Amino acid sequence: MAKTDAKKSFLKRLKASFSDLAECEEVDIKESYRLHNKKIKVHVGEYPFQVNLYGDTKSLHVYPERLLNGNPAGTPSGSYIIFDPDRYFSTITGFFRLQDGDKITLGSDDERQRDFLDISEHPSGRQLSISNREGNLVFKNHAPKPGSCIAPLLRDKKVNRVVDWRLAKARGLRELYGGEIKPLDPESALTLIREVNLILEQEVHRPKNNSGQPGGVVVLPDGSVSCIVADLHAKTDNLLVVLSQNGYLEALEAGNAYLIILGDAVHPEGETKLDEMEGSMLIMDLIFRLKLRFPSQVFYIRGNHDSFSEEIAKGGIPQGLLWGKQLKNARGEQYKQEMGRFYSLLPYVVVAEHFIACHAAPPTSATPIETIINIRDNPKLVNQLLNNRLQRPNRPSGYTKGDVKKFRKSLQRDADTPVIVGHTPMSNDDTIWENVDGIENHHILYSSDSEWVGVMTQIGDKVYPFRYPVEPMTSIINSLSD
Ligand SMILES: [Mn+2]
Repeated sequence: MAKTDAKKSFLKRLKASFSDLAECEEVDIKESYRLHNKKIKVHVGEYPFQVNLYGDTKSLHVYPERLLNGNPAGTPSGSYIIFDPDRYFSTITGFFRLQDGDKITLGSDDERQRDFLDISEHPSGRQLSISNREGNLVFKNHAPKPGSCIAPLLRDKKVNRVVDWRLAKARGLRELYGGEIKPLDPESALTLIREVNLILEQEVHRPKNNSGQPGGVVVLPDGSVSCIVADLHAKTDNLLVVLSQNGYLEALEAGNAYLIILGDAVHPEGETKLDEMEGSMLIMDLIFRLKLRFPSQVFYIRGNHDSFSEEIAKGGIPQGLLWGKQLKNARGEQYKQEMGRFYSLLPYVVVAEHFIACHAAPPTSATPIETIINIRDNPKLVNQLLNNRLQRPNRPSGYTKGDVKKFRKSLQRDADTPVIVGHTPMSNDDTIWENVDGIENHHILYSSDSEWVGVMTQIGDKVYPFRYPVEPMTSIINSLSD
């Protein structure tokens, strides 16, 4: 169908959905539709909308969520994302996703909405509800006259804006990686990891230990904004999805943000072949390129899988040993040794103004920051931070709510500072678990799910969770031309 025909039929359906209403006034829907106090159901999934709130002084955009290949993302009936167009394309910001059955009531009383949509200056009270019912949007105005207003965004540029914006980032990633995404040849790989280890020997934002080397803690400057991912487990596409979403890549390039990777980027999980180590090599190449490009902004925090230890095993597969063998076979003994050195140079904890994070768990006793900075002399502490899990009847040595509290106190953070860990997914169908075990502001992040990749990002003074659909980014980037 030609574009103009598609647009005509869309308008026809849109008009039909409005004229179903008995008392509906005659409106020119090409312009806009003023919502009075009745529900409007819109049977369309292919065009975005603008909604005007607060007497047309604030505009938000509602887009059908699309993957980079143009297909609908998420549930079979389609999902929508709602955002502030003045921020969404230019900075790290939040958005709301409406999946089938979801409803949002827009208004400045909600803290998340104030942080994501820039509406804190607007009067309190509900403005507009939007629900997704089997892919149809239902609008209900709550604002006083003149009421909220919706208008389809029909111009092609607007229709494809989100996908085009993300494709431009995919191109940026191709440029950053110098062309196709594929494992490096042994010589370039050795050069790269040596450069990275040189950076780590002098890594910034790491208070020095008693031997004068960068210590076990990354302390980010106040006012910094971070994007946090955890446990990628060789899911290269998940890392690339994150870098193609939100304003992360732009903010890294502008020097305004940090990317924190909470360990365990290697060794496949789940249904994938547990002994396949190619993906692990590739993802470390990509992380090393990022570190080289943004040496003072990208931080890799050590996980238990960042090791050649024979104790690292999954489903009877000795992944630590296999990883060492693979590196030696594919890239030589020197490369393997450099990877070991990379592991020994890594930090274990990151502390920022608005969050604390590490791979697995807080220590199970009050531990001053100096002790964590000098963690290399403390295998017991290493073991706790990398391997421990929440206390359970069959795991009495696990950590508790009290340990999370003590961790904040030792690191001199407020009592409500989020403590973020990876390592322990609470089910196999999600990527973020908030307030785990009823512990306020303690979150588990696991970024290697095959459908969604979870990220925690600071917006304003808070750290919020976001989920992005996983897409085959490697092949998408490799199919782009230079
Ligand atoms: Mn782990």
